[in-house]
Formats: sequence, structure tokens, C-alpha cells
Amino acid sequence: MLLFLSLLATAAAPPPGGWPIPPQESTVASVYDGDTITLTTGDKIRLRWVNTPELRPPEAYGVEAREAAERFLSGKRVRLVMSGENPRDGYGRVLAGLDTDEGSLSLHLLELGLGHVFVIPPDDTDLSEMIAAQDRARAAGRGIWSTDRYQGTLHMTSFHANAAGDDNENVNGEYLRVANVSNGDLNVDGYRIRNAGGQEYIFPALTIPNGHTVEIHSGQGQHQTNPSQQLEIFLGSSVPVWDNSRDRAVIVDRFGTVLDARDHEVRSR
Ligand SMILES: [Ca+2]
Ligand SMILES: [Ca+2]
Repeated sequence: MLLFLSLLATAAAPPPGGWPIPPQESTVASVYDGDTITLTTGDKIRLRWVNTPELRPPEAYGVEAREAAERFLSGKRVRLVMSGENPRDGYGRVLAGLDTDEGSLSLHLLELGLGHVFVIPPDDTDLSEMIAAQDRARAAGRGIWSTDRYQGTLHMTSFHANAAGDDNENVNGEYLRVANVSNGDLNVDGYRIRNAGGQEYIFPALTIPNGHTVEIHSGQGQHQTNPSQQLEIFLGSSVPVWDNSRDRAVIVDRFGTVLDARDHEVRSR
């Protein structure tokens, strides 16, 4: 039990002897949220090709996404669809699609509007079927597509305003992840992001393919604009950009139209 707990605590580092090989087929032990699932083998899955709303802090349709995943998987054999190139994420979770005899869970969630297309590179899967399902859900105003946060072409999926350690010493530890949720590739050259203090930073020339994300770091660094790997841009600040206690990130296009706004707030409980 102690060994098990210590493995959980250091999930980012492989256990001695390396990660176990995930099974090809299994059954589901529990569904944490719409895209995070534990198999009866103990393997934790990060579902490929979709990102569902978070439960903590709660986002609209997070509960519905979890319940839909539970209904889809409950009591069934599931087949894992893994990429040989990229079998695990930074937390040691297995990156896999989950298929049952009724089809793909990712496709099902996209059809219901309970998540958006989300690629974790490297991944050269043909996304056209999933993008078509997303387009149908959007056109019908289902689920997340009925909410304010998904009316623009970009959506901030996470906001790390508080970098690990001292933010002044780790400016690039502040970052946001932003997904292209439009129905095509998006050139964000000249788009801007601003904080609650009104400081604005301009995006460099970058094309985000449909369903891909870009990590936006506060400090200096070399932009990574090749979508076969994780896209990254650097705002070039020498000091932290985001207030650790409370801030708001707003992304606008080159005409000043707001595409998405996301609050960071430390919750006391
Ligand atoms: Ca900060
Ligand atoms: Ca910090």
C-alpha cells in the first residue's frame, strides 16, 4: 500500500522498471471525468481526441460528460486505441481512444457536444470524422456549444497563473493552454492576450490546426510552430504576467473581437 501511494505521488516519473505495457482490451473500473478513466487493470486513461469540461473547478457540462462516458462504457469490454509513438502523457496516463461494440467514446462525446476535439501531439490520426461530429454538435447548439466560453474560435482549456516555485524565477512556468475549437486551421498572427491589468501581448505568426492546442508561456523562448509536436509560444516578458491570487486572461483577434475570457482565482475553502 505504501509503495502504491508513493507511485501515485510521483506519477510523472516512471516506476522502477518502467511503465507496465497497457492492455489491448479491458473493462472500466471508474470514470473520473469525461476524458479520465481507470481500467480494472489499474491503468489510468487520458482519452484521445477529445477534451471534456472539468469537474474541479466545475465547468458547464462537466457532470454530463462524466455521466455520458459512464453510460457508454459501463459493463462493456473496451478496446484501447493507442499510438505507438506517444503512449503516455506527462502524468503517466495512457493516451488511448476507447472503443466498445457501439463505437468510439471520443466520437460519442463530440456528437453530444460534451467535449471539443483535442490533439495531444505527436498524433497523426485522421480527425475528419471527429471534426464533423463537433460541427454537427456546434450547429445544433448542443452542450458546451450553447455556453459563452465556446462561441469563439479559441478556447482556453487551462490557466496556470501560479508557476511552480517563485514565479519571478520561473516566468515560463506561468502558461495557458489554448485550443483551436473552430472548424478549420487558424492563423493567430496579430491576435492578442491581455491580463486584468490591461497589459497586452501580441501573438507571433502561428497556424494552429483544428483541434490542436498551443501553450502560451509568459517568458522568453523560441516559438515552436511545427504541429507535429506540441505548439508553444512565448510572450517575451521578463517578469510574471499573471497575478497568483486573481487575474483574467482575455484573447482577442486582430480586429479586437473577444474570442475567450478565463478567470484565475484562488479559492479558499
Ligand atoms: Ca503568477
Ligand atoms: Ca508560484
